[in-house]
Amino acid sequence: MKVALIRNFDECLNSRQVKFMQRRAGVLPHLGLCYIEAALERAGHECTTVDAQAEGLTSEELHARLSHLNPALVGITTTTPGVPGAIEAAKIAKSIGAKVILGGPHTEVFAAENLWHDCIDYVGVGEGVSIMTELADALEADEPIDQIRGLVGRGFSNMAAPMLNLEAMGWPSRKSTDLRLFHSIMAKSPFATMISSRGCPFQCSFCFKQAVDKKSMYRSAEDVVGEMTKLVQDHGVREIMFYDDVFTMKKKRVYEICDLIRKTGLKVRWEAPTRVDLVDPKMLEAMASAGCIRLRFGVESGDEDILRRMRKRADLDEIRDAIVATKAAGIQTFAYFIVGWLGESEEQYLKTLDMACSLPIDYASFYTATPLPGTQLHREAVEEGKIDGEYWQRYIRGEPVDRIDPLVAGAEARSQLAYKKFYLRMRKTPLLMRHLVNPKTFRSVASGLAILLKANSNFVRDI
Ligand code: B12
Repeated sequence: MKVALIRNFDECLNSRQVKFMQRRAGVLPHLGLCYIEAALERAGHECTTVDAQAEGLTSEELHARLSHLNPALVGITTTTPGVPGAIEAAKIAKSIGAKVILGGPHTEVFAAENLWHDCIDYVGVGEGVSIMTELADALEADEPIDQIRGLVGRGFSNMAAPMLNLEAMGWPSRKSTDLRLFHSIMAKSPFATMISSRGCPFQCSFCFKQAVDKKSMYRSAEDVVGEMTKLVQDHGVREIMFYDDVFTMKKKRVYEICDLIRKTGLKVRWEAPTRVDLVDPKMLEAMASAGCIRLRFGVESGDEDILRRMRKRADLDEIRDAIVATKAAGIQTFAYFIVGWLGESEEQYLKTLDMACSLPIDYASFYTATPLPGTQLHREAVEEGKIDGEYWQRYIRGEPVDRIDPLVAGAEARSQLAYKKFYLRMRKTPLLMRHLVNPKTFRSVASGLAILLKANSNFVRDI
């Protein structure tokens, strides 16, 4: 069967990233669709992924592309904030006569709500690799589909499709989307993303856990380094970004991966996400000697009380020690921060800003606290009357709703000012110059700087 997979472009009305940073931060491959494409091809179906976001396709161009491909089945991926763009893509797919299924991290919370839209035939909850291969097989053989695990349709609804063994899933397909289409403010192109594990045992209040991520699962060092080697040899990749939830959950596995990289002589820069309480100087040294050039830490806040209310289970000393030890090992540091948390005072915000600017942090992002459905933060925000309990249902149904109100007045301004204070500093000049002299990033960084220069601090005294 001819299948098309789509990640559509989206204005992301409710992005937790301030507008001027949304596309500047980068556009990364959609690994989920890459895994599904590989599985459909192994099952004998003809599959093409159309990454409208990476290609910057207009609706007309997406329509032309789909008319040309003429798929019988179209799978569309989305996060909850990205639903409007996904519905737009579904209307286009429906207009060319395809069966349409919506899937991705979004579908678990409000599966049936998505069927509000006539252009959506089915909703897939959980493991897309099994849902899409079973659905394509059944539709092609004209067999019943209402028993497929994870499939929700009009008149039937099945439990989420459980997570498949990552190693058994095989490696993601890289055939449909040219890696040069992707860009990141940090990574050397061409780069690729990978996941070496799934799941995270921690319960941070802002984090939404998909059905597929409720249990942790790890790939072996052989499987991980094998895929890294293929990306370098077959795709000329110069950098690999891991998008596990926590790369260093199992320290023994990290050492095994680093040992194997050294033993095979694989030469590639790589980076990964982790937690401040899951690194130590010895492991950092092993990672640096195996090509790890950057670690991304979920630091979130510089205030103990906010960290406690985020259920981050990490303290200021752990944050400082991890960042300093990482730098000491010669590894760059990236820190995720969240500003505008429920009840965040100016003092607490200033502590976060001070931490970001005083610790040896190379890159930072300052998201605004966004109460995504199915998160503890959402439950608390509804309880505190900060967001209407029906907001996301109305948003998904496509009713005209405004952007979510910030949980703290001026949250966006706090984020924008934090980017200004963090990046417009002497010690950041070499980084900014590197991007300014690079023809690929010059325009994006120059216009970004212009916006930052306008960011002002009149809402906060003596910054
Ligand atoms: C990598 C990543 C990113 C990357 C790349 C995005 C991408 N995937 O396209 C970047 C940094 C760009 C990103 C951005 C954002 N992200 Co993000 N991201 C992730 C992360 C860390 C890993 C996702 C991943 O690669 N998983 C591994 C692959 C193999 O699986 P998968 O993509 O989840 O897909 C599987 C299933 O979802 C399903 N599936 C997926 N698509 C489809 C389609 C069909 C038809 C079917 C049937 C099934 C299906 O099957 C797939 C295979 O198993 C997750 C955290 C997590 N643990 O999931 C957050 C996560 C998905 N992101 C999230 C969010 C909110 C965002 C942003 C909206 C944040 C913002 N700015 O406000 C933006 C949106 C950007 C955009 N415009 O699309 C939330 C989504 C929550 C929700 N309710 O939707 C998550 C879960 C983080 C969290 N814990 O809260 N993200």
